Amino acid sequence: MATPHDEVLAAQEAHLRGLDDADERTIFDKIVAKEIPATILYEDALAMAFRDVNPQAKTHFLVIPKIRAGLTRLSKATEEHKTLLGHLMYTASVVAKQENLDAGYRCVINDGVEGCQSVYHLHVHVIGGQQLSWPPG
Ligand code: TR5
Repeated sequence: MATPHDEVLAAQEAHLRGLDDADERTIFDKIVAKEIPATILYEDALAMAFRDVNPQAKTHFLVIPKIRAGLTRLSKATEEHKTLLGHLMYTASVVAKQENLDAGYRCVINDGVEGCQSVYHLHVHVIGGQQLSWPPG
């Protein structure tokens, strides 16, 4: 399991490599194209959910738009993304039910280097399956 320190380093490295403003394909585009394997939990025309490779809790999955459509990060959202953003949140709730997270869970979107984002393809983290604490660091 990656430590919080590893996650900060990954975010800082992505920032130093200029990925936060880049338009290149990400690892998540390759998962959507099935070029790289992932444990896919849900898929429809707009969204995909798959297990995080470095889970931060008993259950940890990501919900992404299948087509990034300019949404490298939440702060790039425009009016035209409103429906897609709603769909991602709804999908998070559908998959959380499917994963039996009835006692609760947390949805997180990391934005930019200070938000600890390392993959610049918008994604909602859904974590649960155990008692979580607050606040995050
Ligand atoms: O730090 P942010 O918010 O950008 O989150 C990126 C997340 O992507 C992290 O929680 C990583 O563990 C996760 N990640 C990274 C890779 C990956 C993945 N989840 C599933 N499958 C993955 N593959 C195949 N490759 C990765 N590099």
